[in-house]
Amino acid sequence: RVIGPNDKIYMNRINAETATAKEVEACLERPIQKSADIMSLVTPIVEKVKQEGDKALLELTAKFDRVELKTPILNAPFDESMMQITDAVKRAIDISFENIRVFHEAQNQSEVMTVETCPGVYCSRFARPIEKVGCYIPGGTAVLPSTSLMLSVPALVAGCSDIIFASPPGKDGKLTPEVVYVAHKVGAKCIVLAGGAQAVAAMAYGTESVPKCDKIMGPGNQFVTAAKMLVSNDSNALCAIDMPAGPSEVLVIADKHADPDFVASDLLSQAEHGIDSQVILLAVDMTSAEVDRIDEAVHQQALRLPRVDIVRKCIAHSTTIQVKTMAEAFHMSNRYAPEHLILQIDDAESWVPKVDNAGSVFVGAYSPESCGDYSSGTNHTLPTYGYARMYSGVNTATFQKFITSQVVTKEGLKSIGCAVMDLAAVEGLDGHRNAVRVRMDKLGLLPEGY
Ligand code: HSO
Ligand code: ZN
Repeated sequence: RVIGPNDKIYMNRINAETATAKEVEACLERPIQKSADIMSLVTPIVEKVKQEGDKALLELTAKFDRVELKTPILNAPFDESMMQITDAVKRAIDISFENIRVFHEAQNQSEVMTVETCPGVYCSRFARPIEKVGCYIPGGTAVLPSTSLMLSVPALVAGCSDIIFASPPGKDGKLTPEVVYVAHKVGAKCIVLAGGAQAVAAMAYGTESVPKCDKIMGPGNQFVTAAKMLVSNDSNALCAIDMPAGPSEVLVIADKHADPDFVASDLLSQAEHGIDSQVILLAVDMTSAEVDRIDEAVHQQALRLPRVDIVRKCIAHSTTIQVKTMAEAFHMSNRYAPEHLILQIDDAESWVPKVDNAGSVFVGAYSPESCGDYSSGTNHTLPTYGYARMYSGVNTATFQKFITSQVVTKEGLKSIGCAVMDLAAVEGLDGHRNAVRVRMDKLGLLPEGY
């Protein structure tokens, strides 16, 4: 469907009671991504950066970002002149920074956890930061300094020693000053002046000027995602990634008491991200006239948005599904596993326990997604494309690994020694069995028959 410049900007609509299961299913399907095509474009780019380092990076930035740079890196300390921002924006970043810091600090399981599993057997787990982390901040149709906060503040909280930014420069060769200000605040080591697959490759393999990273985080277009997949599969890169990423999405569950203006504003804030954004409204027990009111609010608000052309294309493939009950809505939402789930329903908080799959939940009329996108403290780098079924959004643990350790005392060996020897015998691994046997023997603890 195409929405022309004079058409109403209305969502598609389907009633789950009268439609077939297949039709409803089709509304909840993600568009298939042509990963093979993208891979064949990205592989030579990654390879080139791997082989030729800075030279390739500069060439590719000239080609794709249309800017000739002398160096692909900006090292700390960053010059004041590069972070000229208004007091209001500075305050906004400072407030958001602090909320994100506090929420991610609360997630920090930096204390050693120890459990005595059996008498004399002590098992522990402790966190250690990942040393060098790469934070990818996309350019594209909108530069997102908020993403630099969402990636680098948890890295700071986790204690990562080298925080590396990458972001494509503008045509003037300059970086977004807000991004440089955030880099300065978190103590980033450097900013790679590049985007796309080439930036990912530079951080994964390292170049003459770009430090090699242990893990790369952050959203991006299909090229960035493909490059992240590629390097994380290359054991020579020895580089991890946060999660697979697809286009951004929102699913709103609204009931008849929801304010149509609020619902419309949430649908549109997602739609303006890009033409491939997914926007779904589950209208619970609403009459057609009630859904009409939301449609009309979408149209009216959309016309006032500077990015109305993007919105028009996105809304053209977005759907309102009318469902009868709240149980049905949550069943559908859990199957879809949205990146963002917004609950504009009576007593919204009491429904949160029904959420099984979602990246982040926005509860009640006054919790728009925008708050989580910027300032509430939760992270906005979230699993898309249904990956919320098994992935978490970026969090403090994304920047850490957990190490386990154990102390087995003489008493402990008495507790578990025979179990170890019996299992080792089952596996036919006599060396394993013997490592316990020699010890128990010297301690005079070896029972009859071992
Ligand atoms: N909603 C986006 C994040 C974002 N929104 C950045 C505004 N700026 C994906 O979660
Ligand atoms: Zn957003």
